[in-house]
Amino acid sequence: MNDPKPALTARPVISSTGLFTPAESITNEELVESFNRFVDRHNAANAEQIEAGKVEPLAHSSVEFIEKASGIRARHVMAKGPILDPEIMAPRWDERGDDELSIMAEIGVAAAREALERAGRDPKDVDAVLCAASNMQRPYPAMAIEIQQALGIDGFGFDMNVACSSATFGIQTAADYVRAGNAKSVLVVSPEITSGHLNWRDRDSHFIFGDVATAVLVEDEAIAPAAHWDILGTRLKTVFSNNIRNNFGFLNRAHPETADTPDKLFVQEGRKVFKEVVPMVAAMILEEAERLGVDPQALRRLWLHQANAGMNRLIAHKVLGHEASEDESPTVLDTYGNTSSAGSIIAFHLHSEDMVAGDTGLICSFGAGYSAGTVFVRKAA
Ligand code: CO8
Repeated sequence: MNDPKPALTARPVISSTGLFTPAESITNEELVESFNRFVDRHNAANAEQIEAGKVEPLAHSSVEFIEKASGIRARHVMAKGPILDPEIMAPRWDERGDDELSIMAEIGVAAAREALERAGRDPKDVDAVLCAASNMQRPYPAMAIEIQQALGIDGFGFDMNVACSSATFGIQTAADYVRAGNAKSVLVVSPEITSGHLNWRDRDSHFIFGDVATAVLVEDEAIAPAAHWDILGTRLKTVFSNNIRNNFGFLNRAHPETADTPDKLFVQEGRKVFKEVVPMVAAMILEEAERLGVDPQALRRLWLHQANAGMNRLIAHKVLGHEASEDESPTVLDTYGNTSSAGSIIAFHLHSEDMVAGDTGLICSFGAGYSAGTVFVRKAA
């Protein structure tokens, strides 16, 4: 028989976070130079068909457009060379044996180790690992279980995918485990190798994403370090939309890199996403702030999902009631690009050290699904 569960009195908090940043980075200039070489080659190879009106010529990308439309200046990646090679335009690395740590687990473990160190937590005292990310590198065994084993954690783990909202959904799941007495210490790990599911040959989206891994340690306040973050409340929302979609899967036999199957990689209607998601997320934040009795205009900082600088400006304005400063709504998008579920966690990790006891802030994600998640937090000490 299982141990009887304690009463639902445990209070979940965020004890610490961790970040793994790939060493290599691609600037917009490097990206556009490579993309335009691909376009020139494609148009030269198809010159006759284009001349005959049978094939549409491809258009050049532009550094100015990318920066103005998105706010992105560079992105970190796990394999720069092959991505910039116009013959390949996809990440490549040597396939690893089943007895070696998977690449996705490797970067997840690196982020998790930092979170554990910052909390002074021994892995043997962690109960669960959630691997929460936009795409897993295989269906099973779960990436979370491999990360669990590599860290030496005795407990359980599983994978979850809610695209860009995976980390906030993971935080709420972890918090619920703590509240229910099913765990006292849960690692939410988000290894995002987005370069593998981005279509680097698509002018509309080739600039958007970058690779990274983050980790969040959610724990019972009773065992957490003094300098933790109280979780005031979490809220999740999903509304079905085809405006961000990826049809890749084991029921689809076509090879994802063939030019005639771009739907097996990331595709989106970027304008529609922008227009539909901004009001949905702003309303959700304001409703949740009211429910929690938090004055949104008094929020010390917003760590928003990092997809587009314009989206964040609009959402922050609606929440704070004025144009947000970089201090109030920090950006990591410029150097990391959109890192899917990891974006708001990177912003929190890099821009929270200066906050003092009593400061209240908001971690917020939004993306494919549509999916959105809010985590209101208050610095404890
Ligand atoms: N260079 C030059 N010009 C370009 C380029 C380019 N690279 N791309 C487009 N243009 C041109 C277009 O042709 C168009 O020209 P015209 O006006 O003559 O037709 C013009 O620029 C404007 O194009 P758009 O309307 O497409 O441009 P926008 O101003 O809307 O900006 C954005 C495009 C940046 C994509 C913007 O719409 C945006 O950021 N939208 C929100 C996107 C978003 O938040 N998406 C969330 C996705 S993330 C997520 O949920 C995770 C999914 C899982 C992870 C996947 C990992 C790969």
